[in-house]
Amino acid sequence: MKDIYEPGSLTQAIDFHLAHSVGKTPDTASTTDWRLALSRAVRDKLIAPWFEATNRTYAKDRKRVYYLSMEFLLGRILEDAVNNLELEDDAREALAKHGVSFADVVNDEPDAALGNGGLGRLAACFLDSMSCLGIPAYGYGIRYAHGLFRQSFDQGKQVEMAEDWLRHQHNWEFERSECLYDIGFGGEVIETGAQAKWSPSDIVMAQAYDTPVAGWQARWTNTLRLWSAKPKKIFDLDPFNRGEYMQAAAPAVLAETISRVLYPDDSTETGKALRLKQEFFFTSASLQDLLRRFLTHNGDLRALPTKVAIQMNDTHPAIAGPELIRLLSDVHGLSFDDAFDTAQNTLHYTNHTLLPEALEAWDVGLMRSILPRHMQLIERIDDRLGRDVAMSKTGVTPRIVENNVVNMGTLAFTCSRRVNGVSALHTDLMKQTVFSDLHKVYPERILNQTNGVTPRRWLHGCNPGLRDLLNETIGTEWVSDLEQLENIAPLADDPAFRKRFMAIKQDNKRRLADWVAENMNLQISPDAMFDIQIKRIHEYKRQLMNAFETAALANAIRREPDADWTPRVKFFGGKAAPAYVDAKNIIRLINDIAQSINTDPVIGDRLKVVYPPNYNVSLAEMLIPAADLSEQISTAGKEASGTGNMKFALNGAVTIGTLDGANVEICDHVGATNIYIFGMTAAEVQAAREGYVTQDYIDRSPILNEVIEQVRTGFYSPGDPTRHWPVLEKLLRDDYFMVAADFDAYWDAQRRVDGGFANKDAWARMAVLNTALSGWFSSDRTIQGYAKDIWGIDSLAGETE
Ligand code: Z15
Repeated sequence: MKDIYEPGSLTQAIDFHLAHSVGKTPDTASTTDWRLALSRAVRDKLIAPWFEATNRTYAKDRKRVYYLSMEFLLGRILEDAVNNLELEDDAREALAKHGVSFADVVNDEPDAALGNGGLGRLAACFLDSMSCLGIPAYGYGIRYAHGLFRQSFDQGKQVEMAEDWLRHQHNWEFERSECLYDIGFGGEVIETGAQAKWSPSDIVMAQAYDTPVAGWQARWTNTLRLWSAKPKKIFDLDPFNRGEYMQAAAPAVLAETISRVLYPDDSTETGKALRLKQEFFFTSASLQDLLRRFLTHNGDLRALPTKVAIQMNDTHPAIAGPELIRLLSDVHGLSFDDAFDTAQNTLHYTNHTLLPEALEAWDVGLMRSILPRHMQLIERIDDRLGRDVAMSKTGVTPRIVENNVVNMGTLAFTCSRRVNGVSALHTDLMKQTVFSDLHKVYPERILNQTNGVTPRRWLHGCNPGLRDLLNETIGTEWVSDLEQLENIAPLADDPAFRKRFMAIKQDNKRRLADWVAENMNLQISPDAMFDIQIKRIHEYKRQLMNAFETAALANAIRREPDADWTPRVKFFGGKAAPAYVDAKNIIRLINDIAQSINTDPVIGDRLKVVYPPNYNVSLAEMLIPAADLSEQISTAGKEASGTGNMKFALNGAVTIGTLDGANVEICDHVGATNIYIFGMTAAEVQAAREGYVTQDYIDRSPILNEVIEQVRTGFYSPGDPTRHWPVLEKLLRDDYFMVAADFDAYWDAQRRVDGGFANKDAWARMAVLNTALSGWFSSDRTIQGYAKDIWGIDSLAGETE
């Protein structure tokens, strides 16, 4: 099937779809109507490459990757597709003929926010890279009716509102009403001899929705298959006829609840029954689906690992171990041992955090009531682990079931052929801490795959100025071979190139300043340093330390307003989980500090603080290209990798950061002279825990002490002086993330940054080198690592028939 795109024809396609898909004429069409028409026209271009990729994989019965993830934080889809198909100029022109702005149309699209933060966005970058590289892959997840909540501020306090991305027609997906699987819950296990059969008490159906994921230049197109929960029984007619309308609809409502909403917690575990149901729901549907696909070509399920590689994104799909074993044994007749070996050779597990509060552990009683057969199988898997442990003679005693909880990390590890961390430091710490016992028993299993980001969205798409400069300077191959950016490294010493590079940065900053003026009623100067910390609000990420430093800088400016200050605008962005009280308190403090600083005439343009509400992927795409300074200041050992850090460096921002996560590798790549590293190392953090007293550090830091006194006396909350006491109370009681211990080092590093930024040439050189030397952080490199070291899969793109 051929559908060769011819320049100019996009105009006709848009006009056609405006009439035939949207049902509007050009003179009555709204921006949204034009967006829907353009989306349809662009989607049409994906179909031929999509069919071709699917057919080739099928015809050759190639090994496929299945990426199981609770979260896919896609952001906007239209602009990304336009970029990947290089249709931007045509689309702009076609819309201009109707007096419609391309920018308005792409910005009209709501983000697909089916994820919380780094983990979900990584999954989206991986989808893009797998398509770019021609790796036959499916993303499997949940089609949440409501993605991550929208955030607004009411007098500085976070307020959450339900998100509703599907309210307008969403035309990137294909509903597969025939692709349905039964998902059971509860009930009992009926054993006849050696045979066990699960008889669930409730059944919900999982229905597939497919979204094509086109890679760079549509060389390859994969599928994102998301599951939506549908009731087995649409409607109870008896209660309806009795006039009990709510009761009649109740079973359907209950079933649909499973895919209703994304849990808004990032790196925290809530242990809710509905969450376990969501996890099993999409994992079981995905496994049933991939087994059906395998069986269309193959008879012997023991050959599954030769055709299938499953990647579990964190422990959220870790029930895949017992579920795959159940399907292979109870349903398809393999012995338990064959089923276990087959499952284990097919499954792989990525760990994304070592924070104890994020490690999933399900109560045995809950697990048994929702998944009774799986609980039995988990116990058998635990016995097998026990045998391996005994044989290993290591003296360690890791168990899956302990203290009446199922440790999902241990379960995922035990059921996987390979287990990986997401940065070099994180993988080392996995071996030393959370997985040290398992690592002794299975010393070959853990390996590292440092995260990456897709250069299509995070450079080519979001930074057109820099994209054009790069294309002109080193050609266009860098888009799918990012380490070619090294070719601009020598130009860091070329004043003319530096000037152009920084003029683009200035343009991006001006655009952001205009947006801030329009949307936040605040004037900021694009000549100031743009210092940006954007990520989920979490104590370990230490937005509080940044807020304290901001307040301290304001104090210093007030004392000596005429000193030679480097003007700064500090940006904060991020959401707190709705139940995370300490994080919400930090948000309110930041907003109060911003209010105090922004209205102080003595401070003026020397310092401004901007905290736009509802930080999301689209806002990131505007903020990152406008950044001078990237804040990556987590307590060392706590941020598994970070991926925002990579996006900033790629766009020519200089990092101020701790030796944490992938910052360590960013430092290695861009060079220690082109990054501001400060603070305790992971080992020093460990050592400092013993006998840590927050007040001792505050006493030794007059700068920090002054800020704390201000907060205590209500300087930032006049009229409500005790408002921020809970933040101080927590800090003094338990400064687990060592804000006080690292504060002075952070302050000193910031003053070095001030000096650095004042030297325009030296700063420009650093900025250019950050872009030039960040190519290794492409998610294409990461995916090539997974393909080679974990999945055993080759690229199919460009392969001759
Ligand atoms: C999440 O976004 C991350 C880890 C988690 O355990 C959960 Cl539940 C959500 C993040 C890490 O915090 C971050 O350091 C990492 O870069 C990202 O996953 C992708 O690996």
